Amino acid sequence: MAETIAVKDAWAAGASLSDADYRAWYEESVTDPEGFWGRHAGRLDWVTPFTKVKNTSFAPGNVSIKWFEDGVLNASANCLDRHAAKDGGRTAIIFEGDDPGESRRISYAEVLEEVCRMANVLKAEGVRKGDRVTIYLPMIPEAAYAMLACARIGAVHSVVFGGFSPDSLAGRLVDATSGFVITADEGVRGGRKVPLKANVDKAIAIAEKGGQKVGKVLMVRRTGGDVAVEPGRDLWWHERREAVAPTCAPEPMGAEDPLFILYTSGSTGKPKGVLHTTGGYLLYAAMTHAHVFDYRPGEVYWCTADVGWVTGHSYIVYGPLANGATTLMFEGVPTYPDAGRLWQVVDKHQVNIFYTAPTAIRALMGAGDEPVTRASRRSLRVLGTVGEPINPEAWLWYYRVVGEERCPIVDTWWQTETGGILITPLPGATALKPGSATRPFFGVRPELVDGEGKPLDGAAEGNLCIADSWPGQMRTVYGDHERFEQTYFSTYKGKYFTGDGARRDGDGYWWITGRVDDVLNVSGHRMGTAEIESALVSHPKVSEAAVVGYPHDVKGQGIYCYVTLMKGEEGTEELRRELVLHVRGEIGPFAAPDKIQFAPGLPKTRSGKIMRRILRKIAEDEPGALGDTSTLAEPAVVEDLVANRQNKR
Ligand code: 6R9
Repeated sequence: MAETIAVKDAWAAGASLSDADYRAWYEESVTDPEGFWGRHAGRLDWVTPFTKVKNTSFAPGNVSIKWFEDGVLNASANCLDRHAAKDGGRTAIIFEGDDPGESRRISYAEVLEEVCRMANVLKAEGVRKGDRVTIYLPMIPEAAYAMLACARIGAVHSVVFGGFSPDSLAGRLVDATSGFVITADEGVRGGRKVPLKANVDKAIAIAEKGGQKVGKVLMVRRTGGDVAVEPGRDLWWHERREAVAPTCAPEPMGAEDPLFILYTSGSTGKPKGVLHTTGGYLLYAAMTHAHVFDYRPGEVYWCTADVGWVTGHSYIVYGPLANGATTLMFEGVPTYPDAGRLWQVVDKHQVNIFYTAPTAIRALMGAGDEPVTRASRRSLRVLGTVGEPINPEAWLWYYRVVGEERCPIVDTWWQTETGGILITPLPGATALKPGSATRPFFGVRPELVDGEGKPLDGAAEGNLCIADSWPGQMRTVYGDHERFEQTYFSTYKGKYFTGDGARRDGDGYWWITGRVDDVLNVSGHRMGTAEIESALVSHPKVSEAAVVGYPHDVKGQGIYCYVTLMKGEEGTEELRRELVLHVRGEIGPFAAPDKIQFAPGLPKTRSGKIMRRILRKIAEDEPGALGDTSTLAEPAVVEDLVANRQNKR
């Protein structure tokens, strides 16, 4: 049994909720969701109040999710105008550049003006309510301005992480039928430049072949590097912003009008456009941000994610700004110029709440304690993690060395699809167990089911489902509602299936064990094995590929590829390097394979299905645990794979 760390008096002092509050609120939230969420929706400003709170169904063939459906509001007005009106000089965004010498504080009044100007530029260039605008920017304040400018005029943003390749960007432009891109000349990370505009140019050419024309590109000047400018199509933000008015009335939006699309990987096919709407999403992001981090007015909050992922959407931009918080945006990486950077930034900006990924913690743990202890870190009060399971060893290092046992750790489990945090401790209210995401947030009803869908009670391990809707839930897969139902509601009828496995212990605490489908989580980046496989087979020398994950000390999971070559091709070291580069080019650098094993054949059943279970065991260096191989079409294939495995200890 893992040790339990009781709530300390110092954590409970001043915390917004106690353990008894948590229990009472949770009880109300699941017995009377209408009353609970109807009341808490008062934390947002509504143009027209809603009369209906919840109208949701997980019924097979009829999945429909609506919250506050007749309410009217605007997300950017909730994030900016109301705070600017009360206290316009308060810092909304602290920008910390890649270069440690560069930082800037931007007030609520200033952010509001920039957002209004960008909204006016979008309008002047023909963007209308409902249009999809693709954002491909580095971690600079303009990324937040762009998202909020879209929200202001009712355009739907689709942020694409700056690490994605032109091909991946093109696929997202086509799927979202998006004809407007906001980008930068170049990004800078860890001292290295990223050619964003050049990638956009390539992506536009590819998208055009796919039938999607991009009419306008708004470019932010970040580095001043040389870029090709196509007259009539490409516009500079710094020029256009001068030519428009500094105010822009927020568009009244229905609570169920789309706010954004964010692409995420599943176990099959191309990435799905996860669609979030306005009212429920914003309320859920704000409410979780306030309670999970116990945010107190005046505090500095820092989430190290990139706005290209959902964590950046909900916990750098929408949640913190809806709460009037000061949110730090960091352009760089944890190890540049050295492994002490994060803690140096904590001291520099007196950060109170810090939220990062287990992979960063493990990487920094490897660099030793000195880069941490060299900084004071006295300002820190709450520490959080997200993105993948955290091993107890990394949890304890974070707790003891970074937080000096002064700061509770909130291990927050959630997904792009869930919009906000679903399972998490609350600081000052929840006793902690290293490695456990602990208890459900308000309104969240997790359930465990076995392979047949039978509910499991008490202490048990199984597949993690959610029994009823919560306001932050995705509403559909953009343009494909059937895929939405099929992916999330057909495996276990009447329940939302997360794709994760989990264990519930005797205290009712939840332990997420990782994906149970063919989705990898590499350094917190989520990707489907199918995407990497199709990138590999698009190489002319590859005839077939199968990709599995294996445990990796820093990345959580590593990418292990089995590759069968075309007849006559030879599996050389050079080809290995070429294939790694090829996958980086097709998807993005974060998808680079860690291991490539050339395989004369793949283990298949007689019906031709690849037996991934076997491939996983070989990649994990457990050839003795292959299990039942009697259904293999050609047993000899496995002997070769075992003999040539790349992870032999
Ligand atoms: C927010 C985010 C979602 C997947 C999810 C799960 C894994 C996220 C976790 C965690 C264990 C945690 N995951 N948080 N696993 N403990 N605290 O990461 O969204 O990129 O969609 O990934 O990440 O496997 O299903 P997304």
